[in-house]
Amino acid sequence: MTSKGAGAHTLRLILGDQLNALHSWFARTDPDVVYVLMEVRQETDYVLHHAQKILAIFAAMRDFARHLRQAGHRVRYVAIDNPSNRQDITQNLTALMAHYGARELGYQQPDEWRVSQVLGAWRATQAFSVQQTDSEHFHTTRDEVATFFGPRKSWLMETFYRHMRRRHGVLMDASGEPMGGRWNFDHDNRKPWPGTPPLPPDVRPVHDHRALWETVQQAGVQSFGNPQADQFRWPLNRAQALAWLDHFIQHTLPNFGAYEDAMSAGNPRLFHSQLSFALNTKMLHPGELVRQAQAAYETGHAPLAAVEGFIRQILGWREYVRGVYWAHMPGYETRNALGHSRPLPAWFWTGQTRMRCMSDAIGNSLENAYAHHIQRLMVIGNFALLAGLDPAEVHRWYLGVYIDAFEWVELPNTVGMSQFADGGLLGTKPYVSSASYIDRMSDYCHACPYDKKQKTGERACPFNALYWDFFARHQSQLEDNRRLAMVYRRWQDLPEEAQAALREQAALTLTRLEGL
Ligand code: FAD
Ligand code: DLZ
Ligand code: SF4
Repeated sequence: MTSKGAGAHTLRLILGDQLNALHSWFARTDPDVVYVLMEVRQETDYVLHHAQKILAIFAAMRDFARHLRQAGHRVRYVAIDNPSNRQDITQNLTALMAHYGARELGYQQPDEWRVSQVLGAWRATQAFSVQQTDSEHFHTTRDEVATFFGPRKSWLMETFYRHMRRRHGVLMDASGEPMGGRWNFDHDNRKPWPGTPPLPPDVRPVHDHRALWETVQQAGVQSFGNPQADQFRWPLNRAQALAWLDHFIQHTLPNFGAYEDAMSAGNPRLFHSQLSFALNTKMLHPGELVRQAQAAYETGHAPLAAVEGFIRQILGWREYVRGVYWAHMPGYETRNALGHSRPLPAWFWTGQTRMRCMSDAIGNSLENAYAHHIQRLMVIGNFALLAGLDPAEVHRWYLGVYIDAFEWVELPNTVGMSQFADGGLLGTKPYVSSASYIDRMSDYCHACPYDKKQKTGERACPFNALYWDFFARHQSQLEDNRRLAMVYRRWQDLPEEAQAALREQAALTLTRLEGL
């Protein structure tokens, strides 16, 4: 293949979540290949995004383009304020194919159904050759989870996870048994955090992205949340991501398991890795995290419960939810098995509610584009489900707010795991609780204006009555679920007046959602 001056035989598209320096595309340079990255309104505007998410994607894409150029590759970077930017992926591609006189277009399999459809439809109308290649990131193919479960009604993550452990030889002993004799060490985990051990320092470098933020704003991109443009800390390239991974393995992983489900006001990170942005943009390969975590156990640096708990998230949950997504798209985004339709209260966009757990978890999300798993599931998601908020609106909020939110991972977690809107495909029972769980796992309740113990009255914690009302409201759909037998027994054991008082309190709470 010969070079034709400014022309090129092949263009290769790199999407904003495909910043994978290890991809085989980049193994050699070719003057006839131009790599194309584009900042487009089509991708900034499909949902209202947190400012940090837009900044992080753009800054990381720009860094990746620099890295490719330094390695000798030809790169065409279409910035958001470029006058010839058509703000649309396929329109830009069509124009660039003509500009370079290119005869072949390559793209990596997109992770999002929407983008996959757009590129697939465009591909079918083009005269030149269009090649889709693997993104070389995941341990499984798109349809592997569906093939694994086949016609089974229940898709238990645990079954899939064990299969993955065996298949990849992760934490398995020489006789083919799980190390430590158990697959799951959750009983050793799930402790509240009493303030010790001390939290690891945040050593991520601070970036100043005021100029880029100015450009984004001038281009008219709408957003919400704190941009933190002058003290931005998300890893923006592979070197920074590797350094942060190393810091996590050294200083944080040993305590990851024990405090995995803990919550503490004003401490958004606790012992979580904050590696999801680097992973989901493919700066890191999940296998690197799994290998380093296993090595930390084998060298005696971290206990098995912590390492197994961490690996379960990566090799288990992350691959599993992706498979659920591809098995059920399109249509999964509109699932609403419980018929919930209330709009999100306005304080989802400000954090200004008196409920301390909610204001801390939503406040973190708006401030840092991050909240850890239990805040997402057992505080914000728990409240949304109890209050009967519209799952499609909840989904759009989660997709917009989190730095790591890409639909293939966000949607099954939100619509399935958190809102039970898929009717129980992903979760075997709804993840809901009253104040007692939140109080056990956090330091929120003692300083909350609401009383965690009261179920009715002005100061009663809203979670308490809403919890019982949720089960009463959905009794016909949920009472046959064996995992809920105890809940329904407790509900039926309550005197009629107590049931009526709880339902009345819940009804009042639901009329006052905005003022909670
Ligand atoms: P850690 O707690 O350190 O976990 C390590 C890694 O495990 C994470 O980086 C992530 O890659 C993986 N992981 C952990 N839990 C899950 C899970 N349930 N599904 C998939 N991967 C998991 N994760 C996203 O990456 N993007 C999302 O948009 C997203 N939306 C969520 C929405 C809801 C309602 C819920 C309940 C969970 C969601 N999660 C999502 C899963 C999880 O909360 C985040 O992966 C995690 O909080 C990211 O922070 P971390 O890197 O510090 O994770
Ligand atoms: C999230 C995001 C944003 C905000 N902007 C862009 C962009 O301008 N250009 C781009 O290529 N990708 C962006 N992304 C990430 C995409 O939404 C992501 O690549 C697709 O959803 C495919 O998973
Ligand atoms: Fe949240 Fe209720 Fe506890 Fe207040 S009392 S922090 S609202 S669970």
